[in-house]
Amino acid sequence: MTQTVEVNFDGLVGPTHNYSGLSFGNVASESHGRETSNPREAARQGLLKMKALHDRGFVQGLLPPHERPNLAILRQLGYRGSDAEVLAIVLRDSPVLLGSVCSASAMWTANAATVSPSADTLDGKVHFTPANLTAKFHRSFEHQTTGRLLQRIFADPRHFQHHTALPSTQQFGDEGAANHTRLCRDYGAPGIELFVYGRKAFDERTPRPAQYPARHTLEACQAVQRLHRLPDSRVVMAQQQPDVIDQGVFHNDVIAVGNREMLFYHEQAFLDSQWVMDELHRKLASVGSAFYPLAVSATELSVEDAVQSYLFNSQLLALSSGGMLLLVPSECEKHPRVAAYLKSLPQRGSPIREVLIMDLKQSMKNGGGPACLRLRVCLTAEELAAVHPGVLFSEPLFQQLNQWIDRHYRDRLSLKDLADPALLQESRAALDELTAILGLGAFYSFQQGAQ
Ligand code: SUG
Repeated sequence: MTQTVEVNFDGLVGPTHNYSGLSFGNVASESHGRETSNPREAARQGLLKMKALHDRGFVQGLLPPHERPNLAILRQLGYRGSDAEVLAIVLRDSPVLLGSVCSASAMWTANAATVSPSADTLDGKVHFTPANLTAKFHRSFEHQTTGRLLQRIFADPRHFQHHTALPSTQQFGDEGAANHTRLCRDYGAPGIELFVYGRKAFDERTPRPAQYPARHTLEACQAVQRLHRLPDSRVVMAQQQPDVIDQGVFHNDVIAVGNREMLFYHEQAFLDSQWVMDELHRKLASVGSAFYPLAVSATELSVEDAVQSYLFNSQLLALSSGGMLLLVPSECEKHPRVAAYLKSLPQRGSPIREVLIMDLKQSMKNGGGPACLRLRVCLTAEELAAVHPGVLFSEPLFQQLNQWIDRHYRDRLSLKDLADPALLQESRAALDELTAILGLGAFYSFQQGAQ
């Protein structure tokens, strides 16, 4: 049982990382829209986070970027001409569309898929469902590539079961693991999967936010539960407080994070919070697990504090020496109330023994903190041995990727640059070389030339 590990698959930031203000309801994305980005720094910051965890003995993996600009989508939307002509027309006609097809948003792999470990599923396989991300156009075409990548990396059908994304309609809006937390005694022991949704799609009279979109539906959670063959006894479905979505909590991982027996959350995260905690307590007890909820009250920190600092968008990791490590973004240390809260953690009797602060500013300006950048996959030793080894982090891979970033990434990107045909060529060259480094073969099939 102790051989089962949690592997974090971080998204490697792509060469077109930019700020296009695409995510209404995501405060950071909206407020930084149209700023100049630095893709090279973004990719380096992400790599350094992977390295920090790898150096501490955690098993770390990565998922490569998707092909951007996505010319295929522009052609599907009727644009004609050479690639360079199409990009120039879209820059003139619709900067938002250009930003959308260039977004490096696949880097936030917490939205790549929902994953259920083999200890939870009735058929004893690890199940994957890529998230359809229907709520935002720029994210709605990630799932095809994500699905292919996951099938390539987790290829052995004896261990891994892949599903296609749910129907791409708002009724089945699915944002993946950002709204899914697994609690358990030990990674290899049976767990309880907490699915969180923003609204019920088929019951319009039920609570929902008034201003910002609730991206994820109960109906999507239920479909993933069925696909992953999870019995009711092992699942808790919880609704986000609609009010907090209206304050910028566009995913539950902006206000709660769990690991093993611990759930660290803001007291206003869930509608009917007492019921959610009672259910988690009861169901965890039924699989022989304790439950340590650590709630932060609204008098200690407001929802606004949580959204500004991304305190809860942290990674909670089990230390081999016992206790947990909390990896938080540097915004937490700059926020006086949040910094004071972090200092007080040792007096709160929580299992958190260490706080690690990382600079992820490039991603944070788009509303993506440490937790957004990783997809957690619990794997037994046998399952881990079946994972494509090229995507598992190592010191030599770190060195290679740093040099690769230096060769291919720009250190400034503005909206106008996104239409530069040279950027398209640079991105394709970068991905070509990356597939060789990661041993992924001819994974990308670039659509070249005029049509
Ligand atoms: O979907 N931002 C992403 C951030 C995703 C964060 N993920 C988690 N919370 N797990 C989003 O809103 C902004 C892109 C832009 O504006 O250019 C963006 O897509």
